[in-house]
Amino acid sequence: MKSRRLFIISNRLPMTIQKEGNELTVIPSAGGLITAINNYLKNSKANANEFSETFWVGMPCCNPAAWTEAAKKLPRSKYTYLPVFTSSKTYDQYYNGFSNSTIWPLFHYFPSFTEYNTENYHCYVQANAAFAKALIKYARPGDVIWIHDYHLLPLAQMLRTALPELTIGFFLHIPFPSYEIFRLLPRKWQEELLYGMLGADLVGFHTIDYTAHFLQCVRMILGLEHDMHVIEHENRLIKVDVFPISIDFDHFNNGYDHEQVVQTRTLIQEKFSHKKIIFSVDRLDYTKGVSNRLRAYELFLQRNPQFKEKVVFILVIVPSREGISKYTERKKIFDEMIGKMNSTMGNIHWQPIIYQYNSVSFEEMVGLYTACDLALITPLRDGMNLVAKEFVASRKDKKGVLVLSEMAGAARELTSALTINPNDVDEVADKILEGLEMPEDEKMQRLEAMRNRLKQYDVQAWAVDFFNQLHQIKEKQRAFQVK
Ligand code: GDG
Repeated sequence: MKSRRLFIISNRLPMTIQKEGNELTVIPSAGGLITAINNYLKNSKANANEFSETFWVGMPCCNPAAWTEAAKKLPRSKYTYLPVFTSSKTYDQYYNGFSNSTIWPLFHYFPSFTEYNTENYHCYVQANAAFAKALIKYARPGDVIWIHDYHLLPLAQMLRTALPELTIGFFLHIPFPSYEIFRLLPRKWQEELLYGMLGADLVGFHTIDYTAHFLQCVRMILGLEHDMHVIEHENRLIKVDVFPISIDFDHFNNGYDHEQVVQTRTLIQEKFSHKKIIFSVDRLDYTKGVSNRLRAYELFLQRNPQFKEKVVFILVIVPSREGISKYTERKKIFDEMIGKMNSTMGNIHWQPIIYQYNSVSFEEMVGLYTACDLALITPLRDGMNLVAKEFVASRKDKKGVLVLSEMAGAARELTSALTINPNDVDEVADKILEGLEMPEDEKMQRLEAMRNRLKQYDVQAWAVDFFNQLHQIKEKQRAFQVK
């Protein structure tokens, strides 16, 4: 057992490398995935013994020379980092091109935003081949590989072909769309992407719907049936199942009492005393439903003039994918909408929207989660949506209301939220009012139910669940192959 190694594979290595003048700095990332893996390795005794070494494979987003320099400055870590390099042209067509202008819009049900560009597809396959090459150099039979997300759909099959004995898990962080949407891709791509994913032993999704869509695509396109979510293919058994990603509940719950969080909360509540506070934070993305959210807020104010000067909407938008025009266009649209609303509805004493186009620190974010009266989360589509879960976990005081889009994977679990259809701005406006007027005991009851769910199934449980199922299917597969 001790000689098995774990390889985590994601598009990016979990760090940012910055160059200022001649100085390079390496800032470790604190995203959901690294938290999950760190916790898994740290907390579970059985698992801590399981892997003799852990590798992280991904793109450093700098050139090989800069990486060699940056690698000297890496803080001590439990991971051995394996960088993957491609030319900047290939990277652009793989990342901005096929990953984010084909798969991302299509899988989020934006077919009219989807580009079908053969050269981008080739670069996507080429970039995946670069990942495979980097990994094959190090991996050996028996190692465990966990591949993450839509950037790397073909990778499992590439690895399987080179090293059939690997244990491979694949997890998709975004929705898997229905057959009718998926089949808009050219037939060759449909087949290659599905076969790519089936190179894994375990394929995981956030929700039962995404799982069902994938199984239907595999049946309709590849003609492969499943028996209780297990597909037999090329003398292997492949399990397909649901693993709703979660968050580090304790980190957010304990964050409530963190000194800087208390400071931020107090500051915000003092600044907006006698006003209700609505809050949202998202990466800038057309999937997150910000325009609809703004329209609904406008409607809410028009219909409920008693809230004039009695409410503020703190809207944080974090820059994202700035190399893609669909994203820069969004920024312009938001700026215009917010400018118009503030200038026409506000006055010299009151601005209905406080808008920040920049990220906030963890402490500021939890300060905002816990200072607000209502979190307004309205994606048009979202694989899961961790912000909803983080808001709930942060509310140790059991105050505050979650308004959540039913198009987010999180709505499947957070059933005590006020759910809305993000396309129905009337409904969103009504729920804002309902949320702001909700009695305290109802808020408490709703939050308690959601917090219990998140306490039980936190990010650690998510990772344990995935690894357990991966090992189980591998065992089953061995018995099946012996027969
Ligand atoms: C993809 C899927 C799925 C955001 N702004 C700041 C900040 N964040 C952190 C949040 C949260 C994360 O970023 C965003 O996660 P989401 O789940 O909301 O959205 P995506 O980035 O689109 O993630 C999504 C997820 O993968 C996981 O599988 O849920 O559906 O699209 O953790 O806290 N953190 C800080 N400052 C910010 O300004 N500190």
